[in-house]
Amino acid sequence: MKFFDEARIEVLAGDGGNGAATFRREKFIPMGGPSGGDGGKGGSVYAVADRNLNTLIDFRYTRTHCAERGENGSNKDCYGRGGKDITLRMPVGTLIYDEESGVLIADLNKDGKKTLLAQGGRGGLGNIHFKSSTNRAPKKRTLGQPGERFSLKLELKVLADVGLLGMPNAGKSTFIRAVSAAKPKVGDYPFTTLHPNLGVVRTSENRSFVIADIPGLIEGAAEGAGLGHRFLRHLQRTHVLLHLVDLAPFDPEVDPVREAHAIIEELRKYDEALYNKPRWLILNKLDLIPEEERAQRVADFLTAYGPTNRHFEIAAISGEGCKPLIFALQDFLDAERTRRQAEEDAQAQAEAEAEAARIRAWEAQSAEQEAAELARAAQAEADEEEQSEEDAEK
Ligand SMILES: Nc1nc2c(ncn2[C@@H]2O[C@H](COP(=O)(O)OP(=O)(O)OP(=O)(O)O)[C@@H](O)[C@H]2O)c(=O)[nH]1
Ligand SMILES: [Mg+2]
Repeated sequence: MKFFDEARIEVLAGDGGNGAATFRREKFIPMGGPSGGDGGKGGSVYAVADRNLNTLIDFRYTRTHCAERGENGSNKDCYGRGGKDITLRMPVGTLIYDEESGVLIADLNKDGKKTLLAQGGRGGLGNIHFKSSTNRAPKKRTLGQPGERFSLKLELKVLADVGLLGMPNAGKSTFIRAVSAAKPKVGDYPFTTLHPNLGVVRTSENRSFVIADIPGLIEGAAEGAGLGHRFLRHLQRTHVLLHLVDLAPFDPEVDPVREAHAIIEELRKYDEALYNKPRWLILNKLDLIPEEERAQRVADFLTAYGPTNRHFEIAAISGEGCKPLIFALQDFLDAERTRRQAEEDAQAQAEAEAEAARIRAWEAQSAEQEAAELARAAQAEADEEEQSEEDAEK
């Protein structure tokens, strides 16, 4: 299936049905009153995150999404039926923007998360509502309100904990195959992977994380070389990047250090925040280096590369060295999760405190107003009494 991570759509909620202006015309009731019912509400448009989807392709083919109009009200006090709502299913990780203002409307970052995109119009009122003692035969009724309509931009940024970064052929897909159940294509030619793949890594019964494998990046990606850097957005929501380096390139002319630096430079050009994300260096294809040379090759690479956060040595093809790496990742992510949770808790606590303070201030203010009002009323009563006493005296 083709992969699309961007789409533009129009959503049109249904208009409300019109209210009716009719009168009862029945045998033996010569002057029947108004009987026009209300129009029904227009259908609304919703979006919901669905983990079974992983592309926005459906929205490339169908661009306009309309909900039903509400039915008009009719005779005999009949209310119009409401228009049916529609719900658009989108992959988890879809961001929904208002096309015109660019404002983020929703982030469908959890399976099942639902959001209202366009509200259906209210139904109009029938003439039964306008009967009064002076007008027993009202002709007045109101029209349904129009439904909301918006142009939206959808952008998918897959949700993964770990992102794989590296040149084509570095072994990213081989690695995700080794550590998860995902089975993306592996080939000994560049650009085997053409769209992101996700793999779930289970480290124990109830501990797991998600890795995103994306197409390889090459020098000049910012200028559109190779597949360009358009897939880097899928790494933006990860918590750590694994930079895979082929330590035993087939072509002896290739300098892994220079290539690794070039990739990091592309990352920086694309997005400073992505560049500043925790990043671990993964030296791959160690099986291709004679055992007695490995330590020296790794040391040479690290010296030439410069300071790194953390590094691991693996052979993705056999899974060698992958276990310690995934356990280290799990520990890192767990700690990160705890830290984020604490941050969120602190923020929620601060918000709750601010809200409580606001309520207290509001209560104090209304108590003050009430006291002032009571004082005024007491004063008015006293004045009145004084006045009546004076009148009585006269
Ligand atoms: N010997 C050896 N070969 C490996 C290892 N890891 C990957 N390869 C081979 O390297 C080639 C490229 O591997 P892929 O996993 O497709 O590389 P990729 O980084 O996903 O490449 P793109 O999808 O093109 O970006 C394949 O022929 C793999 O079999 C390894 O640890 N040892
Ligand atoms: Mg690949």
